[in-house]
Amino acid sequence: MRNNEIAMVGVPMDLGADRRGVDMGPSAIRYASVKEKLAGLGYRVKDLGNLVVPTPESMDAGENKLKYMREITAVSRELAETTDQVVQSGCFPLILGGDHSIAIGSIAGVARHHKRMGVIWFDAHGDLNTSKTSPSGNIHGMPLAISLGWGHPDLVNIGGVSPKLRPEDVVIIGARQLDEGERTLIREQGIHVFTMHDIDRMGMGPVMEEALQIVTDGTDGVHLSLDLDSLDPVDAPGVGTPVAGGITYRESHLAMEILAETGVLTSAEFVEVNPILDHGNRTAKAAVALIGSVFGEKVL
Ligand code: HAR
Ligand code: MN
Ligand code: MN
Ligand code: MN
Repeated sequence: MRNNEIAMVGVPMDLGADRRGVDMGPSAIRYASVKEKLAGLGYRVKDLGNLVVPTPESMDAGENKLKYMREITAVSRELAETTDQVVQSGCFPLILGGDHSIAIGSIAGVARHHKRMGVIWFDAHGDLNTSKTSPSGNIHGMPLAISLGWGHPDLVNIGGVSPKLRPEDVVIIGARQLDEGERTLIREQGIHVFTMHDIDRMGMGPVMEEALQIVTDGTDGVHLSLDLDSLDPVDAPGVGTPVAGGITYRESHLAMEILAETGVLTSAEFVEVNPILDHGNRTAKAAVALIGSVFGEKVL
C-alpha cells in the first residue's frame, strides 16, 4: 500500500443470494468499528459509503438460472469503476459485502491495474458455478468462475476484457461444499484448492505458505476475497449459507497475520456477513478482527 491510505466501500448486495440479510453486512461491519480499528493501526481511512443496490422485493428475479443478472451486472459495473478509481487515487480498496457476487465487480476494477493478478479465495464453497452447473441459479455461487471467464457474456465482460484471472493464479482455502460441476472444473483447470481436509493435515501455516507461493508466482498483485462462511459457524454464525466444520477463529487469524507479514495484498473484500442470522454481531466482529490482523495488528 502506497501511503497508508485505505478507501472503504460498502456494497449492500443480496440479489446474488437466496436469503435476505447480507445487504446489512456493510452496516454491521461498520457498527463493529472497522474504521476505528484501522485508524488505531495508523491508517488513514476514507469511507466512501455504500453503492446503491436495488431491493429484491421491488423487482422480478428474471431468468431462473441467473437470478437478478441485470441488476447484478449494473452494480458490478459501478463497483468496478469505484475500485478502479480507488487504486488510481493510490488508496488500498477494502470492499465490504454484501453477498459474494460483489467480487465480480471488485476484481474487474482492480484487475485493470495488474498485468496478472493472484487471488486468495477463503470460502466453504467453490463459487465456480455457471448457469449450466448451478443448482440454485444464485449468482453468489458463480463469481470466481465469472472472473476466470466462465459464464454468461454479460457477466464475464463486466468492467473490461475477460478473463480477469488465470486458473493457475487462484487459490481457494477452506472448501468443504462443492457442487459436481465445480469439482469437474477444478480438476480440468488445475485450480489449487486447500480443503478443510488439507488444512487439518498440513496446518494453516504451511497452507498459507504454499498458497502465497502460488498467487505470487508471476503475478503483480494479490486480491483477498474472504467469505465469512469459510469460518466455522460457531465463530461466524451470521452467514447465509453456513457449513459445519470450518476454519477456526485462531486459524483464520493466523492466515491473516501471515498475509500481513508478506505485504503482498493489493486489495481485499469481506463478504456474506448476515446480521439477521447473527448472534450479537459476532460475525461482523470476527470480520473486523480479521481486517485488523490482515492490516498488521499484532499482540506484541
Ligand atoms: N454452490 C451453491 C450454489 O451455487 C451454494 C453457494 C452459495 N453460497 C455462498 N457462496 N455463500 O460462497 O448455489
Ligand atoms: Mn462465497
Ligand atoms: Mn461461501
Ligand atoms: Mn502461478
